[in-house]
Amino acid sequence: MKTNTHPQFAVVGHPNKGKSSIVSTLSHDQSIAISNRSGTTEHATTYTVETHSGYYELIDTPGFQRPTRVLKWLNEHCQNASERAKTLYEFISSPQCQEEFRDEVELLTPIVNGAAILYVVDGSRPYGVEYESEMEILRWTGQPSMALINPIENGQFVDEWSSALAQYFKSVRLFNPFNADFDKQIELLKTFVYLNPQWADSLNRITDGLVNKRHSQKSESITILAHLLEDLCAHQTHQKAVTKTQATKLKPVVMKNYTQWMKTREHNAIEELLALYCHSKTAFSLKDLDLPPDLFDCEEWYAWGLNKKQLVSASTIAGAASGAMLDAAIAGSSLMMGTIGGGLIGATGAWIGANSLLNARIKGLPLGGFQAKIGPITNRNFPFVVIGRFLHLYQQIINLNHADRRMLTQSTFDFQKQLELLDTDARKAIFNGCNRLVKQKSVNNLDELLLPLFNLK
Ligand SMILES: Nc1nc2c(ncn2[C@@H]2O[C@H](COP(=O)(O)OP(=O)(O)OP(=O)(O)O)[C@@H](O)[C@H]2O)c(=O)[nH]1
Ligand SMILES: [Mg+2]
Repeated sequence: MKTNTHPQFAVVGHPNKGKSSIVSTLSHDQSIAISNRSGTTEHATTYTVETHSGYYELIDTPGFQRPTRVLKWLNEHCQNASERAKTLYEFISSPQCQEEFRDEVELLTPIVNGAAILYVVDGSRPYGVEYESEMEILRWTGQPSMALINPIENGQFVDEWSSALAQYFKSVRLFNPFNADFDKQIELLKTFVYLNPQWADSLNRITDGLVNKRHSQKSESITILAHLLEDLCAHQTHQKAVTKTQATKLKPVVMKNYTQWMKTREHNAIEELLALYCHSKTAFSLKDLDLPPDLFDCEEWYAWGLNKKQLVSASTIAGAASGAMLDAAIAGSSLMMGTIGGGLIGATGAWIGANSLLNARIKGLPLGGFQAKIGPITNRNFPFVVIGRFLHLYQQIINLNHADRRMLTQSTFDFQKQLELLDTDARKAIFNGCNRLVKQKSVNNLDELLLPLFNLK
């Protein structure tokens, strides 16, 4: 019997029993082909599960196609049990077998070369004698093995399967690749430790590594939300016009730009979250963000972002001073001042009256006017809407197995109830933080405030 230096598991069984689904879920890899078409996996493919503290490999394989004939071939080429390993090696090396029993050669090769066996069956279908040749062939390999009962539709035949499998495998476990959450996945990995004592240390380190990775994914998720909150609460869109009527007419365009920006920003945050959990291929749809109706504002504006007073005093100084002094006078609040501002304003005269300012022009450009402005949102509920929407998808994503390729949607989600699960201090801290955000004040420990929400189950 050969043993690989690093833990390696070949996932084998009948076609269409969820082998690829199990590999996909355990390796967090959603690129693995899964379908209800029997024979989807045609070649043995190795997937590496990496952590900072080591790695193990899962080998997805095609299902047994002609196990009875393969067993017959093996029996015909073997005198006694001591020759079985040698006969199996002859089987996988024989060009004739490679042609005639392509799937069996594919699936047995990694096992003969040192991988342990994970034998997958469907607990919603009855046990049958046709599986016995497969299990017998696997026993011939002498490799450590475990049976996994996947209750694809239900668990109706799990007991029946358990008593049959116990005769061939030391360990029999129930594992549903569509439902097993992260803790169940870790639990399964911990049982692999008993399959081969030589792999115990690495597997223990790998499980610790996976748990640590899960913790950092959570921290990164919180940071994604914190940045999203800050951005959405601070965002504003504006468009300058010369007259108030013109500015008011711009309202629909500005509103559209604003809404689009907010939508894209939220969408990007969810994409970031999906990528963090290796779910980049998962489709999702977001409901429209309900924005408060009172967001539009039409306000006066002045050149270079200065207010009326600053502009007047800047112009006053400019009348008697150089561009350099002008920059100093307004503390460099506009880059343009140094380049075109100084000379031009100076040239227009020492003082531009405050009331005539809006009509004053430099080289045909107005010095002021009105602007259509949307945002930032001051509604105190808004940050909670953002948190609730994000958290709802977060909870779906962390519980979505990689074998499960469904689309994520926003259904009704009672965020209020989630908030009530927090202790008073945590809730208060979130309220205060959100209050500061809508008042355009910074919140230093936003990640820390949000953490308790991410610890909810
Ligand atoms: N609902 C549900 N469906 C499952 C489960 N496991 C597998 N399936 C479905 O069963 C079908 C076969 O799954 P695969 O993972 O492709 O099976 P396989 O054993 O790799 O199949 P082959 O590569 O063809 O041998 C797919 O349609 C899966 O969606 C499960 O636990 N629950
Ligand atoms: Mg497959």
